[in-house]
Amino acid sequence: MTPRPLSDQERAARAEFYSRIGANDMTPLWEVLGALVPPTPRPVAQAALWRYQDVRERVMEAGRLISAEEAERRVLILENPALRGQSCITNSLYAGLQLILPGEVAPAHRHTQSALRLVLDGEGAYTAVDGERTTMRRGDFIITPAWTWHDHGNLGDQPVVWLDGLDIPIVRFLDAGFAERASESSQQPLRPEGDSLHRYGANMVPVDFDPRPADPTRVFVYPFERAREALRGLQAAGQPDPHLAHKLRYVNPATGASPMPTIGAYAQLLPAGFETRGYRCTDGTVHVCLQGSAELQVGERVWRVSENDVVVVPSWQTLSMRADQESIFFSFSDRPVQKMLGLWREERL
Ligand code: GTQ
Repeated sequence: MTPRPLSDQERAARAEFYSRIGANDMTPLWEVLGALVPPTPRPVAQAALWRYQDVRERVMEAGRLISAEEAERRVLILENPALRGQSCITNSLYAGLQLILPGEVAPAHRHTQSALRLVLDGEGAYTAVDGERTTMRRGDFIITPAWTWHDHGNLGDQPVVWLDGLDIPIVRFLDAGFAERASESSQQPLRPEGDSLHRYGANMVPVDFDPRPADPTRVFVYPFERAREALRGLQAAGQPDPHLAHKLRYVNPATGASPMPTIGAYAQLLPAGFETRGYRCTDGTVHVCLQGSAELQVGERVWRVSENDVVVVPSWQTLSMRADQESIFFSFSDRPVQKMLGLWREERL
């Protein structure tokens, strides 16, 4: 409905009323209803691209300014250009590039925020989660569920960089954040490397293991090698989806739910030359190119992306992807939250 034109007198009477009720900490709904209850999502966040080639050197510079120990976590936050100062890449998600240099330790702590890592660059680092270490290899997807102890270290001779994804904005929104530092900076290994994959990640679980539906997964590393092999198998079988090509969702193997309750993660393969049709969904999504190169169109913007580039696509913006070569993308979003709340929608164009 188009608003009826107001006389100067009516306008003045309303303005005077609004200012008077302002003193009672009240404001009229009818001035903001359209923005509060929009017909379709109106994200403030913008689509944005961080080219690894452009930001890698900035991350290395941070390594000369501050140690991992002093920083606790030496991370450059990827801030959505429309949300500067808020430490977030979408309304609900945080992302950052973390650097750990040879010999360094990022000390053990735990927090109610859930975190994922996607290893991008360098070899020789590990992440320890509740007493088990995992060697970080490029493309590996590693999680630290809420309130698990975690520390990172670099036993190799190269700088190692990974992308962090956390639900920091969700936990902040809910004012439910707790954190604590461990007394020792590195956790003592309690189990051998690979233990959680053996117990929970081989299509079996310990015979008396009985997780609740919302429990995070005990498998905390999803090796890239396995994801790539699965995707290549799908490609060999043919019939890519017109909107998604070959796209898989990472799961908690014991429940089929997302690895962590607040963040969903996905791996996608686009065959060489394949172009997806336009697709949009309500979960603002962070995409990372792990292999190959592609052109991504988000709304009116077109970007050519290659390995380790990060692209954020806000809610309800149309994405299409065209691969120059066989390409693999990792992505993460708040989709499990939206699904649990009955809010999630998608549209295939
Ligand atoms: O590695 O524990 O990017 O606690 C932000 C907060 C990483 C981490 C971040 C964190 C971490």
